[in-house]
Amino acid sequence: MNKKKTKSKPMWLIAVAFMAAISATTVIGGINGQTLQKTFAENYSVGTSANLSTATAGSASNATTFKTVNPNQSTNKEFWINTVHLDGNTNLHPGVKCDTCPQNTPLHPAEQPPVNSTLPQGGGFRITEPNKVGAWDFRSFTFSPDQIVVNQGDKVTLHFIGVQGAHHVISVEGVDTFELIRGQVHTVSFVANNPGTITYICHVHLPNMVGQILVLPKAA
Ligand SMILES: [Cu+2]
Repeated sequence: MNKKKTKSKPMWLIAVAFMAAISATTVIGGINGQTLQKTFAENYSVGTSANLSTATAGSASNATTFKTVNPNQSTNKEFWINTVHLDGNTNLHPGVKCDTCPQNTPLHPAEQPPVNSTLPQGGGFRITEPNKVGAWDFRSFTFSPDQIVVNQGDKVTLHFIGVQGAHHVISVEGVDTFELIRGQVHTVSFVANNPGTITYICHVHLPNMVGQILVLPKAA
């Protein structure tokens, strides 16, 4: 409500306007809710208790297929975690336009390596000096994903996939330590008995190649 507009009007009029505004809001809210529910139902097959349900994609004719998620109910959770490095490839010389190249050559400004850049110890960051054509690179190692949420009591399965980086030594706190090379998959499973956090780290690429599993507590 805009108070300025109603300031000079008598009290009864303000009251009527106020009530009308509340009714209008309720109606609009109801319409929006219905529209949303309808759109959702058209796209997914859902039950009526849409609050805590995950829907299975499908046509409206499969309307009975849905799964209710109860945070207090332990389930199996499975994740695929890739080893990743992000590379900032650049060059001392500006990129040049190339009309005859089979692929477009990306344009970029001339870029010098940072002066006196202090990188944390541990192998997780790497800066390569410019090569003979002026190309240089800044690399940062990480896990993808590096944040996972489960519920207390869940059976958690993590598949670590060696995608980028030749060699890693990975620990899942309190569970396992193992080597992982490119092209391998190593699987660990455990039950998340206690609420809190469980970290997973790569000893070769600290401090940034780390991840965290947040274990949500069961409701009292
Ligand atoms: Cu690593």
